[in-house]
Amino acid sequence: MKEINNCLYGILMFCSLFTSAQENLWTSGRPDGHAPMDVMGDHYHKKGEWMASYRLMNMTMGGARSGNQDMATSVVHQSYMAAPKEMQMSMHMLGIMYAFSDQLTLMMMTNYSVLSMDLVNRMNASFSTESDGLGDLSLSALIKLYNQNRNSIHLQAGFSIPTGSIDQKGDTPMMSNTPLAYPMQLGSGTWGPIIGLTHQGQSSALSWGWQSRYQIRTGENDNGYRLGNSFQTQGWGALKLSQKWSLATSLKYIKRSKIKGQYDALNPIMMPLFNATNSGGNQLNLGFSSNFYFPEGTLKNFRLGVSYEIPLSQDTNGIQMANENLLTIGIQYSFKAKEKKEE
Ligand SMILES: [Cu+2]
Repeated sequence: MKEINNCLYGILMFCSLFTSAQENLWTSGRPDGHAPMDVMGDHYHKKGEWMASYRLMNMTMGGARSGNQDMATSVVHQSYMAAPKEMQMSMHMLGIMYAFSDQLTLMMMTNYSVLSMDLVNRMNASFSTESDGLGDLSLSALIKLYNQNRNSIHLQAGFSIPTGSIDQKGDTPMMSNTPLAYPMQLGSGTWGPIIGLTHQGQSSALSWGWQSRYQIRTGENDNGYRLGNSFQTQGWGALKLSQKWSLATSLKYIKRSKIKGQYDALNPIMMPLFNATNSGGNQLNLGFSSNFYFPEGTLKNFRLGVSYEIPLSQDTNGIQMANENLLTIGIQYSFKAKEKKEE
């Protein structure tokens, strides 16, 4: 532990060489004061500040994949009755943040997802399944650990609450009102801790940051399975072009474990995503993003952000769908209940 502390301190000293001595504190009051819009829990607030946010995350998946290789529909049909062709995930995310003190911000996030999957069976009949509804809720504490020399570090400690449905059903040519595949379910059905660490640094025109986050799943849900744990780490660098506008690029690595157990109502030979062994894997995404911040005027305290990611590599356990892209558009508004606003 001592070595880690020393190492961390060394990195901070190194980063601080690039920052000016006049403005000693890391500040969120600039366009790149928040991370790219796809990063959650990237910042904390000052005592008494509130923030409301809305994000639309749109993910497109197309075709089947096994390991590092794309897989033709005809090959999927050799082992399964139906093959997935395309999937669209639209997630509307709402977030509320409130800072009890300069050290402690509380964050609550909930989402509403609209999912659709197009499939084709062995008889070459196309069909699609759909589901929509509330997802899991998460509650987190964001704890400031360090803010000096224009570097900031904070911890995220929270948990996910299973408010999302795991009983989504739909009609297929084979069966009507039948349970939908694992990725078409809206929640996890289990409680689980979330732990994360974020480090951000800035100079007058540049900023950078990284975040690592671990989502742990515990127990078993009412349908007899548990989603795999997921680990995500990402780094970004941003260029502040003006007081209002910044551009950034990022790399994100995600590793998901396999589903434990299985939902007995899903027949594993019907289609790959009915089979719990076809779950988990890892992925590396390249992202481009832009943030807009309004320090004054009618839009004061509003932020807008857009980020677009494409996978550079993805390695799936068994046969799954291939990710194609992820678009995140978000708006954030911060305010103070009583006194005048800061930043
Ligand atoms: Cu916030």
